[in-house]
Parts: sequence; C-alpha cells; structure tokens
Amino acid sequence: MIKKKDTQESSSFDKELFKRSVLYNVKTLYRKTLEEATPQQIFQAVGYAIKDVVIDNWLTTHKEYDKQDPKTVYYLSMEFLMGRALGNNIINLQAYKPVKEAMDELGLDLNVIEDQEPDPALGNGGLGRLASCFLDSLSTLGYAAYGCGIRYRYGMFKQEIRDGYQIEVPDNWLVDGNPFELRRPEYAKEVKFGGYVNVRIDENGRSNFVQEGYQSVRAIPYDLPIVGYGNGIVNTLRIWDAEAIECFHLDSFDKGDYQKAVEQANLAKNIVEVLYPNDNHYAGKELRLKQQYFFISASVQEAIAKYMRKHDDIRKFYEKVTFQLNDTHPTVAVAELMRILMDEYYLTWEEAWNVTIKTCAYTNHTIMAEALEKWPIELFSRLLPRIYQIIEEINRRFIIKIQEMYPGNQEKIRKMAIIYDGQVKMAHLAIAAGFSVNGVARLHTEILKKQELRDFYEMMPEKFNNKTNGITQRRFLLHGNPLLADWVTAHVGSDWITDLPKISKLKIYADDEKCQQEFMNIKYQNKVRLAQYILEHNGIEVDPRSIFDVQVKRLHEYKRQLLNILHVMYLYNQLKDNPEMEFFPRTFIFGAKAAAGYYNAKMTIKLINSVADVVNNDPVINGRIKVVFIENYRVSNAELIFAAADVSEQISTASKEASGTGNMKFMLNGALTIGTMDGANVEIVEEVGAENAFIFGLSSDEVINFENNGGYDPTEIFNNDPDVRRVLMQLINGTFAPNDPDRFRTLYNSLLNTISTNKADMYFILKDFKAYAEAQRKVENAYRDEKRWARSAILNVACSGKFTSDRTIQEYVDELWHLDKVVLPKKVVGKDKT
Ligand code: TH1
Repeated sequence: MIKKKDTQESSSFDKELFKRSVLYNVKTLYRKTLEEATPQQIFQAVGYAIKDVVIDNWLTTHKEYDKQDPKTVYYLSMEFLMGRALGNNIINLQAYKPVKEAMDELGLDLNVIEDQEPDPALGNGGLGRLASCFLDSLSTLGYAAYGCGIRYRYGMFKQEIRDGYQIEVPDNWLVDGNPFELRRPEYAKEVKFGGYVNVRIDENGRSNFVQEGYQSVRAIPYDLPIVGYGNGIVNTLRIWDAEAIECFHLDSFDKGDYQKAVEQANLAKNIVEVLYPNDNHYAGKELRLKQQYFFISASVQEAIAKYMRKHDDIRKFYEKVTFQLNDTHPTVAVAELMRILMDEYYLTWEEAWNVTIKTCAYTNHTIMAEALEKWPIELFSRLLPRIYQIIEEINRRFIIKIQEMYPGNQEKIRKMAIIYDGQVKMAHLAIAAGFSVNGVARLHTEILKKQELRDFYEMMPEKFNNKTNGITQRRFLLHGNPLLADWVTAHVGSDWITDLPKISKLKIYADDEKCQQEFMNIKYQNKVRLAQYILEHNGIEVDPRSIFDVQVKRLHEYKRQLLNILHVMYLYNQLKDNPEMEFFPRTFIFGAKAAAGYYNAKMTIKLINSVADVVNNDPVINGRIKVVFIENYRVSNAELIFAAADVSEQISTASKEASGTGNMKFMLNGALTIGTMDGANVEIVEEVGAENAFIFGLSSDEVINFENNGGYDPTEIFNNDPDVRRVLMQLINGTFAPNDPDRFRTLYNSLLNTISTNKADMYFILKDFKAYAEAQRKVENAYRDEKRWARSAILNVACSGKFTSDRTIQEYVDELWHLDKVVLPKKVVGKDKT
C-alpha cells in the first residue's frame, strides 16, 4: 500500500495534553475512571476535550472579526442537517491521526466513540444538508458567517421498519446532552405573536406603530462551532430555543390573566418541539409559521444589535450584512427587517426599503407546486399583525410597479401579486424584496426563468442567477471514505482537501492497470464494510462481489423509487422464466424516509421490503438479486453507503429535481450514475462525459410539454408491453402480498387509474420504464468489463472537482455576498505546510 503523505495533519496538536483532558473530563463529569465509564460517557468526555481545543480558535476568530470587521453572511435556514460533529471537528482540526493515537493509547477505539454520537438531524434532506455543507465551506474559505436556525427538541424522526412498514420514532437527540453547544442567555430576544397594531405617540412626539395584546416567547441562542479545515477559523451555527417569559409584558387590562400566562408558556413549549418531516411539501400548519417567525425575528434582531455595537448608521447595514434566505421558509425576514428599521430605528419606508432590498437574497430549491408556501391571510394577519401590515404595503407598491411596466394588464397582477386570492405568497415576496433570486443547478435556473418564474424574470432579469449546488469533500471523502482519501492523496497530494479541482490530476491514472486494481480493491473493502453493516442491521447477507446499486434519498414520487423497484420486479420475472440466463449478481440498496402522512411514499417502502422478502429467499434466484432496505437513512450511515456504491441511482422525472446533491457524493466516491437529464445530473455528465454514465429517459422539455398538454396516456404502454403489464399486475395479484392482494392497489392506481387520481402516472414511470431497463442492461455489461468500469469510476472521482461546496460558496461570495476574506494571525493556524 502506498504511504499516505502526512501533510494533512497538524503539528500543533498536543496529544499528551489531550489524553489528560479526556481523563479529567471523565472524572469531573461522571466521577469515574475510564474503565468504569460507559461508551456514551467516554464520547462526552472526548467531545468536551475537542471542544476545549475548538474554543480557543473560536475566541481568536471572533476577536479577529471584531478587529477586521468583515462583511458577514447570515444563512437563514429552517434546516441544518449537520450529522455528527466529533469526527468532522477532529478532521477539520487536522488532528485525526494524533487523536486516533491518543485513543489507541488509552485503549479506546475512535470509531466506536464516534458511533456514540447521535446524528443531529435538524433537517429533512438535501436542503438542510446543503446548508451544513455551506457552513463547512464558509469556515474553510475564511469568511465570516452565521448559520441561523431552530434548536428543535426533536429532529427528523428515527425510522424503524416493522413488518416492512415504516414506523416513526421520536428522535430525542439531546437526552445525553450535546458537548459541542454553548448556551448564550445573554443574547436572548423576545418574539411577539398575535394581538393587534396600535399607533402610539412616543416621548419624542413621534407617532409609531406598536403591537399590543400579544403573546411572546423568549428566544435563547445555542451556539455550535463550525470549524474550518486547517485554518483556525471557527464560525457559528446559532440555533434558537424557546423559553416562556415568566414576567410578561401585558397591558394592565390583561394583568394576572392566568389563562394567557398558561397559553404563553405552551407557546414556548410547542414552538421548537419538532421539525416538520416534510421534504418538498408545504402543509400550511400554523405552528410552522410560528417557527418561521420565531427564529427569524430573533436572528434579525441579533444581526441588527450586533451591527449597531460597532456602527452608528443603520442605513448602511447592507454594507456589512447579507441575509441569504434558504428557500421561502425564512422570507418573513424581509418584513421583520422593515419592521425593526421603521418601528425601532425610525427610518422612513423608503430608507428601510433601500436597506432591505440590498440585504436580502433568495435561493429557490424546487419547482414542485406542492412545495410553494402560500399562507391564508386570515392566519397570517392574526398571528403576525404588524408583519402582515408591512407586507400589504410592500404588495401595494409592487403592484404599482407591475402596472407601470404593464399598463392595464390585470393578468400580470393576478400572477405576480404578493397577496392575491386570500393568500400571502412567500416566493413572490422573496423575489420582490431580494436583490438576487438563484436556482441551484443550471437546468433548474433555466426552468425558473423560462417557466415557473417567467413573469418575474421578464420584469427583473438582473436578479436571476444560478449557483449550482456542491458538497463538502471533507465529510464525504476525507471522513467517510478514508481508504480512498488516502489513495487519492498518495497519487495527487493532499491539495484536493481544500481545492477539489486538483483531484483532476487523477485522470492520468485512469488507464493505469495497477491503479485500477487498487481502486477496485478499495471499493471492495468499502463494500465489505457496508455488507457488515447490512448484516448487523438487516440480518441479510450480501455479496460484496455483486454490483452495489444504490438509491438513497428522501422517498418522494418524483424521485421514482417506484421505477427502481418495478425494474427489480421485472428482472426477477426474467430470471424466474429463464434461470440459466446470464446475469451479473446485483444488490439493490435503498434508504429513504417518507413523510409521516405521505401514503404512496410509505406504501413504496412496504413494496420494496415485500419484494425483498420474496426475491432474497427464492431458491431460483439463488442470491443473484438481493434487495436491501437500510433502516433510518441519515448522514452517518450515508457516509458508509456512498463509499461502497458502484451505481448511483438519480432517476427523478426530468425537470423535478432542482439539483440533487447525493448524485455528487456518489460521484466523488467513484460510483457511476444511472440517471435522467435532471438537476445537476446534467452538469455531472458534462464533467465526466456521457460514456462514463448511463443516461436515459424523457428530457425536461419533453416532460414539460406533456404536462402542458394534459399528460400522457399510460394505458397504451400497459396494453402493448407485456413485461410492464406483468409487473403492474403483480402489484394487485398478491405476488408480493399473498395475504392482502389489494395492498398495493393505490400504487397501481397512481400509474394507471385516471379516475381516482385525475392524472395517471404523473411522474412518467411507465413512459421511462423501457429506457431505464435498457440503461440497466448497459450497466451490467459495463460492469463485466472490470478494467473499463474501474477507468470510468476513477474518472468520476477525477472529474468531481466542480461539485465542491467550496466552489459554490466562492460563487456566492464573488457574485452576491462580496464578503471579505479573513486571515488569522499565524500562531493559531494549525496547518503544517511541510
Ligand atoms: C431540495 C431539492 O429537492 C433538491 O433537488 C436540492 O438538491 C436540495 O433542495 C438543495 O438545493 C429541496 N428540499 C426542500 C425541502 C423543503 C421544501 C422545499 C425543498 S427543495 C421543506
């Protein structure tokens, strides 16, 4: 094995001090020796020891920010899907080797300790994980940034599979305490809900809008350190907890109102209780709007207070601050900023508007209609009366602008107004008030401009831009796949860790047979590691020599897990008919959480598990097809899964997946993509070449065309294609549900029945089926040629440079945020440049 260069490790890390720190923590936290401590207690002790190291850098960073006063981005997001912090912090401190040695010397296994940490899962999927990758990149690139979000008591639910069905179990991630967080009660903020708006004359004789008769909660910030890689920079993820206000500011009329006090206490308890487990879907719940305003009001108040500690002219706020809105969920920030500027700093409307439109920018992550946030006026104005008033005025002025541009055009107002048809449309507000509207992949941005947001683009083309998503190679290669990381470093040096495009130097090794063998051997070892995990968690034995074909992502109809499992059923039928046919053994691996109330998604999970039961145990199949559903897919097991994948399933209905980011993680780990020309797949194929991927199916234009003309007729395919017909009939004839043949009727209906769903096969599964099966045949043939496969896989790694979130963040900085780069004084920077 080639020896790894040691340039990735810090020379400044004091191993002996660290060991003493761990022992001391075990003693003072638990009154125990190392031998007596439980694994969880040892994790806590190690966590606190790491935090100790981080804290020094955190302090220095903020001292330096104070001195240099750099412009700061506030990344406002309802979701941060952070994943475990311990291993990541150690990696970014460049201390993995000494910490591992320290643990070895104490008789501890660092992997086992890392496994004790609960995944902080304060997000659903791609949107929340993107926010977390962005924070990693911001720190690593040396930009001043805050992530602002909610400290949900319960994050994304834990998924258990019982009898093949998903069961949701509460994720009490804070039970054992979080060693990395810092409670900051000195920065608490009051957030007000309800009541009514009054005009008051203040002591200076100015008339002023005030909210009265409200209920309020206290927002308490908890800070989590975001450690930059090897540069000593530590930014902050600030997540807000809610506490009841014990002495409330009620009017004299309400004093002693016991009922109100109880309601106020309940409000505080409920508001941060749980993350809504809906990905790409808007449910319109009142509590969700409360959550949004809660963390936005607290974050905006704090951003302004922090600015005013150093500056005196609030009119220049935008010179030092940008608010990036992660989808429309934080869009009330626009009105909250206006409110504070006018009601608390006495700016005129025009002055406040000038600040607001230069501060706020909006990222769109989806064109799915069901994800659009539209709040009923009644609910919105009752909960946020002053905010609603301000939005009404923004709307009034926006409509005037529309009329100036399109005189007499009522249609434009109907389509573009912020308030219309009894609803407040958050996307329209974000577009009207932001200086930027960006999509998250080139194709997605083009669809926004040409279709979804066409009217807005025509009116304000200068606001629209693309920022193709990215991922952090530090978590998804350096931490998640140490074997491949070391191999890459041995061949091209360690620059890729902070400069991913350098990984392209691997290209020259793609045709080198020795390198191909080494690469395939590493992939094999990672497959053995995952096979072990599957055996432990599923009790299923899988063959690491089979093709590992993986689809892991949220369960959603547009992502088409159903297409994947229908194809497995089709392969099963083929092998049953013709047991002697040539067939390369394949393991189909799924991992996905379904929103708790999403029936078709949950039944798809049941179907996958039912097919698994039949196929895995059929002697005719004899292990040549295995189907595995990995329970509780989350960031920590994702790292194992990407490392072990041969085939990456990215098979969304073209136009529906705005970007995807899992696709990039697979590529970075040397899996080949089978996918549609959707989202960032387009750019992945552009980088790696179509010959190193398996592209199939309708294009986004074709899909949109069908949709604009009332869909297509799947019955024709059903009638004319016996293979498809057989698979569909198996959904309703008990093949996979002998005791309840009707179990999958709803899935069958979603594909064929125009009566119950109005539109059949809205996601073009039957339309794309044949092309998918053909692409899968090509996958199998390609895999038989091991050298060719290895070459393609190495090229996927080598061409993944574009998809680092470092590149994405640099584009945001250069084109939108214009942040100042911060450099720390030499002594705190841990990086050993030898
Ligand atoms: C996802 C998109 O579906 C995905 O394509 C993209 O890569 C990712 O965002 C990051 O940009 C979205 N997640 C959500 C979650 C909610 C609402 C809308 C979207 S879009 C709750």
